[in-house]
Amino acid sequence: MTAFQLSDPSLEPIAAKVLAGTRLTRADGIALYASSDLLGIGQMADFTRRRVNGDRVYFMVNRHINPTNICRNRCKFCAFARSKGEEGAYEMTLDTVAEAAAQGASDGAYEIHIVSGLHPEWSYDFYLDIVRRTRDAVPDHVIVQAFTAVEIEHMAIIGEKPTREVLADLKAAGLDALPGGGAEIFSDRTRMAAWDKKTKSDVWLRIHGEAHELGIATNCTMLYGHIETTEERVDHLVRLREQQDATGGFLAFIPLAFHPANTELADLPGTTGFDDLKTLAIARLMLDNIPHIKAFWIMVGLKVAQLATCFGVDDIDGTVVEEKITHMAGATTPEALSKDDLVGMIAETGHVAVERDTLYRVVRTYDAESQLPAWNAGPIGAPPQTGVASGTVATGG
Ligand code: V47
Repeated sequence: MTAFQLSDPSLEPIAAKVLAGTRLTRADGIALYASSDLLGIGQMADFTRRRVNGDRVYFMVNRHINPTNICRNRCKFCAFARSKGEEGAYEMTLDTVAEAAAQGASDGAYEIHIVSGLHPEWSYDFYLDIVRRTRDAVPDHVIVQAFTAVEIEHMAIIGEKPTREVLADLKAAGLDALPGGGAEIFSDRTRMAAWDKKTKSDVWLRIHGEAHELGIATNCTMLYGHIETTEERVDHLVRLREQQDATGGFLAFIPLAFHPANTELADLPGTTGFDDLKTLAIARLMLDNIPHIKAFWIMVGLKVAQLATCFGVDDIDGTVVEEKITHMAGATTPEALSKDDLVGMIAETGHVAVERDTLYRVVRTYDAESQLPAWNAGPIGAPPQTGVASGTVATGG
């Protein structure tokens, strides 16, 4: 008998492991996916999430910038990429990138999130300049989180340098963290079928390991809901867990729900809310060494992201402001949310809304009942504050 109300008795052995804090196996992951006891899986994930993150649900004020959609990889799942000269292709200047970053910072962003295409003509130095100009445009407390491992590999090719050196150069230019994109699904079968030119899984993992060793924190993702099997999803999670055991620098895992519109896989149906919640909950249960599980509201939708906070999720990402990759693939979510929207969504669930920076340092904690700031982090430019307890007296603002 466990503390969970399971409608699927075959999950009892897994429930016993969850209660004991024992690592789940690949077979357990596959069994969880095979079960339709979403509420049972959700209870277990919520139990684990409380052990790891208590009542907190994190969000952030951030700004996404996609400097170009011109990309020499044309992955079948991507509606964002264009070839040079094709209708809809765009490339930003360094000035435009810097202006967007400065605007983000003056709007209160603690993170500038930059993901781009693999531009066939941009030089190695131009990519470094994107980071330099962004760094110079924002105050020190703003984290520059830029370039997926796929872009790092591209820079290594054009710069004729090992990826470790590319990361060191980017760090010297002002890079703080890497986003988690480009991992897709690690299975070679899916890569060969839908993104054959893209970074191989070993290389993606090696680059993240190198970043961790250089003190660059990273996130990790999994693109799901296309041609992959559930076994391939679980294998993906296990490989991320192994990498985390080895180098320990993943902060958050973000399952990315596939959006088919305007892609070469447009005949696929996309994910369901049931699958989204189950995938987020199973991630919490399998990834016992990754501190945060994020529901990216842009991709799973506002309603699922909010519900997900009761299914193992402790982070719903941020204000975002301008999102192109998912919206070009048919996302119907807004392109931006206000801080009040995010705090309100979290407060309704009874969790404590915590504004954070990219490194999960607390910027401000909100009282769950009053939704007022429980502590005022001060003006933009002040360093992030850590260890602020909820329930302290509001100081205004
Ligand atoms: O790398 C591309 C994926 C990623 C589609 O690290 C698609 O905090 C769904 O990585 N449907 C970019 N997904 C987004 C990303 C991300 C987002 C939010 C937070 C973080 C973080 C990272 O989006 C790409 C690719 O894996 N993607 N096309 C599509 N049609």
